[in-house]
Amino acid sequence: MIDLYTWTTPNGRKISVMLEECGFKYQVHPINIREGEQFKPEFVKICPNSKIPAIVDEDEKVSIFESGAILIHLAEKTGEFLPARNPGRAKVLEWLMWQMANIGPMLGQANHFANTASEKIPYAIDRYVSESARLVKVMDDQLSRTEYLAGDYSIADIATYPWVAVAFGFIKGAKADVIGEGANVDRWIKAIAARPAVQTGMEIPKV
Ligand SMILES: N[C@@H](CCC(=O)N[C@@H](CS)C(=O)NCC(=O)O)C(=O)O
Repeated sequence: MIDLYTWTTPNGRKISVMLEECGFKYQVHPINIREGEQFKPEFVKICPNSKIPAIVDEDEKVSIFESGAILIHLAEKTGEFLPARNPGRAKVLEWLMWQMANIGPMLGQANHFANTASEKIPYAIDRYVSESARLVKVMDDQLSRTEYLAGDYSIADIATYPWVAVAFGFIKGAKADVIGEGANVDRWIKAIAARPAVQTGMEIPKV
């Protein structure tokens, strides 16, 4: 059994999608980050960084925070979505790290400054929306060469999809020139959105 600590955000949904893809049994523990539950001592014991997602894998007696580390753990446990050998393994880890270091942080900041912040700061909005659009263009170029980010469907796609699916609308609005109609990213979003495990995982947690 796996305990999943999560909330209704892209980083959380990476893990519910992966758990659904793998068919693992898991129990969902919603951590309401808008009400500060991520700072409660019982959660900080599992995630000292006070951010979702985190898991406790009872079978292996291990707790893990950071979505990339959780995805690698689950992929190794199931033997799917991360090739065991190179060059496939290196390519998946390359695009997974690219997501963790770029797509997540930059789209997160773009969403914050464009949509959430009470004060609208044009410099910050432009900086993060432009960088997000540049990153989506990097994806689009890669997806002109490969069906999924690292070849076959993998944890690199599972990590990237929840962010791009959520943020695509406002980046597209701001930077329609770089990811227009018929873009490879559109094709990739539609293919991933059609997967039953993705549809279920994207609705978790139900709050
Ligand atoms: N690099 C971390 C980022 C986790 C993260 O930023 N989680 C957000 C929700 S998407 C959170 O818990 N925010 C609560 C807070 O900042 O207090 C990961 O990928 O797991």
